[in-house]
Amino acid sequence: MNILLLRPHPGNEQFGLGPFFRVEPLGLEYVAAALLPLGHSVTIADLRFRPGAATWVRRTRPRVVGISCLHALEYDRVVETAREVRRAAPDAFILVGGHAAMAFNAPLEDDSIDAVIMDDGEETMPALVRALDKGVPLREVPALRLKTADGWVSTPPLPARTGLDLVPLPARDLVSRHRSGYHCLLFKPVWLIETARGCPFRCSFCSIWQLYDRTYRERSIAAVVEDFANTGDAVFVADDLFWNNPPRSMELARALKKRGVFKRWILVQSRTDLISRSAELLEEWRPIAGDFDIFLGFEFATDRGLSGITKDAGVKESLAAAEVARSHRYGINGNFLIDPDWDEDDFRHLWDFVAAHGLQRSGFTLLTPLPGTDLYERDKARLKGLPWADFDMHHLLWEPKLGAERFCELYAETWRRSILNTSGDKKLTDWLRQVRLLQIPYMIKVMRRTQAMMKPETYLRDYNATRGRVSTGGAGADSAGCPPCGRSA
Ligand code: B12
Ligand code: SF4
Repeated sequence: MNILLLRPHPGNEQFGLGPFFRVEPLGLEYVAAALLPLGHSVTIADLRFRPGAATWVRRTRPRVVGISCLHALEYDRVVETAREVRRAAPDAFILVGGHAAMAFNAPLEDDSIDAVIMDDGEETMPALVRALDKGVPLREVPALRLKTADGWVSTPPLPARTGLDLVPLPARDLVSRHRSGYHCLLFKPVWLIETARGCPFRCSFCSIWQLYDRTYRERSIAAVVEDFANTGDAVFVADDLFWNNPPRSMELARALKKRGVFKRWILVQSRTDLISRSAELLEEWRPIAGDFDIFLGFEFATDRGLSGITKDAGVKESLAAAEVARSHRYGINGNFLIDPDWDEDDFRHLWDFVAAHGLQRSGFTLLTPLPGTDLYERDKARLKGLPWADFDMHHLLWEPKLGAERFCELYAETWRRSILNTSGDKKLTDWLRQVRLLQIPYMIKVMRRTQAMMKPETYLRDYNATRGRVSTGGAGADSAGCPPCGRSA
């Protein structure tokens, strides 16, 4: 069977890492790796490089088209893509999968879509394709949200969590034509590797633990070593919680060294409390890459703030983590959350904390109720009618306590105090001195774009525009209300 897998453009890459981090569609590569041994002909098209879903449909004549939906901000663009596919291939079976689709499927219940996959694609997608092939009723396929003559229905869940070694390696060769375009800032090309999936913690702004019921699954050491050995020089590890299982992480580091794996750059994501007590582990991992960066959620600069989001770690752990990471020469890219309910003093406390502990490399995102999280359940009534594209953790979604104007001034000022402000301590010329001649035009583009985050009007303009559209009934996501369905209900 011809199967086409599409990674749409997210639609909104105005802020944050989106435009500067473009990584391979790893989820689709694992789905493809599960389908190829069954004899199917699978194409992955990354529409972020070459738009035109219809062109890919005409070229590959698929019986099944799968579309990935990673972030909530992509819902509207995914539906548009499905409609384009439907027009080009009226008889194709169109389904959507991916993190945001599973975490909250309501916005995808559109006439152009036949099913949403509600669990890992490695197991559910082959089962669905087999059923289509053999004419088995789709209600018998597990873990689907399915469009039927009686409306959208849920099929039974998978009997157990899929083991990650069911599909040990992704089908990376299916995206080789895009490889030179995958990059994280100046690291290019970049490879995305998954060593484990899920998280046992319970932060209220996060949808990962909810989706996987606080489970944490690991790939076998052999499969991970193989993946590292066969990928390039710059690696972004997709795991939400790297180093979570210290004995296994230690074993993995030793196995990678034994295999002679050495990378130019590795980026991992982890937790402060874990890092604060894992000095030995960090020491073992450090020689595996020339540059080694950690994305670290500092979230708040007070214990009260951290307990308010059930982080289950305190400021003490944040500081200890920074200390341990620095002492082993890791780069720390922290992230802090800014709460729309903040007073002026909360901003000042954060600025002082960042300055006192040298955390100016951090990013600052708005505490946002993303669908599939506890926060969303708390706030969903006031989110009605907002466009999904605004759920990027940089758009104000409602009037903040300080009023939009003052809040945006303080939010922009927070960014101005970061290392990214080229009118601050580190000038544009200092940034340019760090890169090679050929990289200068790209670096100028990145820094220019970043400066917009330091201007209050950037945020205010979008906030006012959305409010205008919502009040006249023009904006999108009514389904943010209360969908009568599935996991997201
Ligand atoms: C890589 C990544 C990114 C990359 C995006 C990639 C790019 N631009 O090229 C970067 C770093 C840029 C990024 C940015 C952001 N991200 Co992001 N990102 C991830 C991350 C770490 C890995 C995704 C991944 O590849 N996982 C590994 C693969 C194997 O898993 P998977 O994609 O889920 O695929 C499986 C299934 O979902 C399914 N599947 C997937 N696609 C399909 C398709 C079909 C047809 C089928 C059948 C099945 C299927 O099968 C696969 C195998 O089981 C996830 C966390 C995570 N662990 O998933 C967060 C995550 C998706 N991101 C998140 C967030 C919040 C963001 C940001 C908003 C953060 C910010 N502060 O700015 C921005 C938004 C950027 C933008 N404007 O687009 C949240 C999403 C929350 C939500 N509900 O929206 C996540 C879940 C992280 C978290 N812990 O909360 N992100
Ligand atoms: S934010 Fe990180 S630590 Fe918290 S639940 Fe999500 S993945 Fe786990």
